[in-house]
Amino acid sequence: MNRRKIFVAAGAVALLFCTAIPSQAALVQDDFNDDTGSLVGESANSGQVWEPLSVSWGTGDVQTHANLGQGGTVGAGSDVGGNLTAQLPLGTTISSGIVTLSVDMKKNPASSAAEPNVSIGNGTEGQAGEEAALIWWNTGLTVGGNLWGGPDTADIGMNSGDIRATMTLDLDTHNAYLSYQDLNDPSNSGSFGPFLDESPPGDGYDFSRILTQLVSGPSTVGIDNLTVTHVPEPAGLTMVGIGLGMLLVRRRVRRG
Ligand SMILES: [Ca+2]
Ligand SMILES: [Ca+2]
Ligand SMILES: [Ca+2]
Repeated sequence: MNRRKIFVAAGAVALLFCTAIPSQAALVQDDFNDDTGSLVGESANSGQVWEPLSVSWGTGDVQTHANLGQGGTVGAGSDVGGNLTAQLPLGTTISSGIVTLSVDMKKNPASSAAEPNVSIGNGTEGQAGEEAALIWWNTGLTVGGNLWGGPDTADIGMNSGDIRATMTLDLDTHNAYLSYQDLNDPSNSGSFGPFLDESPPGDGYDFSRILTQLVSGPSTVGIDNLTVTHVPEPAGLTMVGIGLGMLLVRRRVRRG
């Protein structure tokens, strides 16, 4: 094997290693700690700016203050009643790979009229089922479906308190998973799924924004420490294909 072949082979091996472990890009991160008053106009730690909801179901903007967060820090939510909303552009569009949305949720006291709701969608939420909603309603955590409550619900046995809730969506296999951790009881956690990521089964997702809807009723409802990550699996596989293709081209050039 001459030096050029060794170089090409080493490059291909390096490319395979690079692409075998997909990079996990944090698209959204927000601890709300530097926010005051309305969430609209505030920046996430990841840079995007919260906007008013582009459709008109809400009764006002999501608010920010320390009663709504975790560990005495500022969070976003509502403790004034009503149906408060805000949206955050992702800055990109996601239609494949694995998306994970995690958020701390607070609900106190228990109420069937109170729900923290964080959705990932594309601007047609509530209309075309093009969103995946992570909702804590009564004792259930709900994923998929639409903003008003998907059919896939895991009973976590808690209707109040503080949890970290996570939904993971595999947009290629259409599987969705839920998990929770009770933030006040390390021994209380659970994982559920797979569920269908979109129900009724649709034409797949094009995620471009986060939407929060905090329905507080008589309770305090809040979110904190919001993160969204994306592992673009098919892009990784494409890069492996490109790497192998380049190797074959180089070999043909040498033989030709
Ligand atoms: Ca916070
Ligand atoms: Ca503000
Ligand atoms: Ca901020």
